[in-house]
Amino acid sequence: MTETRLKIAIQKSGRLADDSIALLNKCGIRLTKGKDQLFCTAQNFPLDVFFVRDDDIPSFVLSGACQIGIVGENVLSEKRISDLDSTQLKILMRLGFGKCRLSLAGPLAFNYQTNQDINGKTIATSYPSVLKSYLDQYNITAKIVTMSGAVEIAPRIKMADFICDLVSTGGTLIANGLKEFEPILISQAVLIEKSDIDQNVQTLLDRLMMRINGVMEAEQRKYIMLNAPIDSLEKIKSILPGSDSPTIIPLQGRNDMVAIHSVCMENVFWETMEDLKSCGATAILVVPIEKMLN
Ligand code: PRT
Ligand code: ZN
Repeated sequence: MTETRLKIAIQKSGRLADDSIALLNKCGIRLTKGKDQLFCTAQNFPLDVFFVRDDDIPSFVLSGACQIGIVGENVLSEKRISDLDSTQLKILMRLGFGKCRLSLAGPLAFNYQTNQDINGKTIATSYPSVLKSYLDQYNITAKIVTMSGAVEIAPRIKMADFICDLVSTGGTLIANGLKEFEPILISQAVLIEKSDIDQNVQTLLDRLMMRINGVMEAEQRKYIMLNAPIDSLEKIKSILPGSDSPTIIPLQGRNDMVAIHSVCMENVFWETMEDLKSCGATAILVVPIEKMLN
């Protein structure tokens, strides 16, 4: 009998590639990937990884070549709107990397007030279906020019009045004399599946997702250790971010101080550490958590 294996499509090279591999590595999955390799078998988990262009990932999952994939929500939305079959694709989880927004943008000098200001204009984009559905939603009539890249040069060469493109830091817009009007889609990398997964594969997927959840939960949390005066214990406990029941440990030779150890559900900022210090806490350590299983 052939072994059941989970197949995942991830981006071969580009903005999501390294983070996708890093996520699998953090889940304890070892991959040996050569530079030009298109396929790789994990050594210690029944997982096969296909390295493809991000635009092809929804089709890989839809066709059943892979059962799951990691892709930007922007690519998924474009595919879902333009191809009715793709509504079978489901987002299993948002992965917290590849964050960006698909935004309307245009020349610095244009006095943009509301989205009705784009009525009658020409907009260049690589996401014509997402843009069309946005325009329809707001009853805006505008001409869409589809470009596969370098969208930000369209206003300068008079191909379009405005653009609708991905933005993360905003640096590319500024470099091209453009400003962001408003986002029409907020995006990040997502894990997707087609709705009809076989039960044996589902068991593997559940295992992988439990590990991904563990990695993501751990990344959002911190382990904090500090010494605290017993008198200020309640005050200090109330300052610890998202910590219900910290461990209190006696300190040898000290009747007035205890050690507090706790998992904090949120990041611990310098301000919080300063507040803890002003309550008498000393030796405050904040350390990352690598894995977590509840
Ligand atoms: O070769 P392949 O087709 O696989 O890759 P690609 O060139 O189509 O995509 P790639 O690698 O550029 O991006 C993959 C995914 O990363 C996108 O689909 C998004 O989900 C996500 N992502 C996150 C981004 C950005 N941030 C981003 N800033 N994708 C593109 N950009 C581009 C944007 O198009 C613009 O040109 O970066 C520029 C703007 O960046 P800032 O920081 O100057 O605002
Ligand atoms: Zn692409």
